[in-house]
Amino acid sequence: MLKTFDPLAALPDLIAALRQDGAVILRNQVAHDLADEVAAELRPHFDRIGKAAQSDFNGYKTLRISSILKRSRRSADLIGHARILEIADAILLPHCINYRIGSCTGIEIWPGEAPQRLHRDDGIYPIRMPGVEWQVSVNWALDEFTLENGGTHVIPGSHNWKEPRLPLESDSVQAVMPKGSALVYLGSVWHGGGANRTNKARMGLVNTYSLGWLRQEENHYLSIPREVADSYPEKIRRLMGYQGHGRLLGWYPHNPDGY
Ligand SMILES: O=C(O)CCC(=O)C(=O)O
Repeated sequence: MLKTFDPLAALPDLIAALRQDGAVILRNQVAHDLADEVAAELRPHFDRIGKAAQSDFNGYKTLRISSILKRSRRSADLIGHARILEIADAILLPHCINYRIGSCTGIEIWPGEAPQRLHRDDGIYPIRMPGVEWQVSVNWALDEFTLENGGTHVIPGSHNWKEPRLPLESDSVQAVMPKGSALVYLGSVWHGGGANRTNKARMGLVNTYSLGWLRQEENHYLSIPREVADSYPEKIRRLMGYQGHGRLLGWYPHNPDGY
């Protein structure tokens, strides 16, 4: 079982569990209304383009969409959620000056989908450094996640595994959580979407945050039109990447952080 925390849990307890198991559940972290509003904003995009990303890895009975901040304004309340950023601060800021969104992806697992291949989100980077997490990921439950409808599989402790140990689904536990909860996991933990054996789809929003000196997985400068990016508050603009990392990395004229 993954350790589960309510919204008023003490941050140090939550961080200790995340470091130990590689994943935790934040139960009922936002109201159903917010989850429903984000889901409603994303719905037409899932229906229009959600099949385009189908593949052996993403599944053929799963819809996926990206460019989330272009499609859903309310998603900013999840992406910039204070508790999530406190967690990202604790895990990432020891290793960088600031961090940014890695990627944002809406994922709707449809009835009949098979389990996704277990993977580590930080596999997109070619090296791993012991003791340093490249990213933190968050899967927001926009529907209830259950054992039957595709609740995410996670292998607790697998962030500490040394290659080449292979992950087995039998080593995993599933994230079972009500709508409005969030599964938070380290970039190095083995995990994957579950099979959907029900007759209803399961929607989640996966946001990753990565060290500020890494290349972002999703190119937000190209996926979010500039005028849309400009319309968000500074906190969200910075998360999208509109900031330097210190004085020199990613510098641009009139950088408010110097240079
Ligand atoms: O949808 C899920 O539960 C997990 C999806 C996932 O881990 C991924 O596609 O990277």
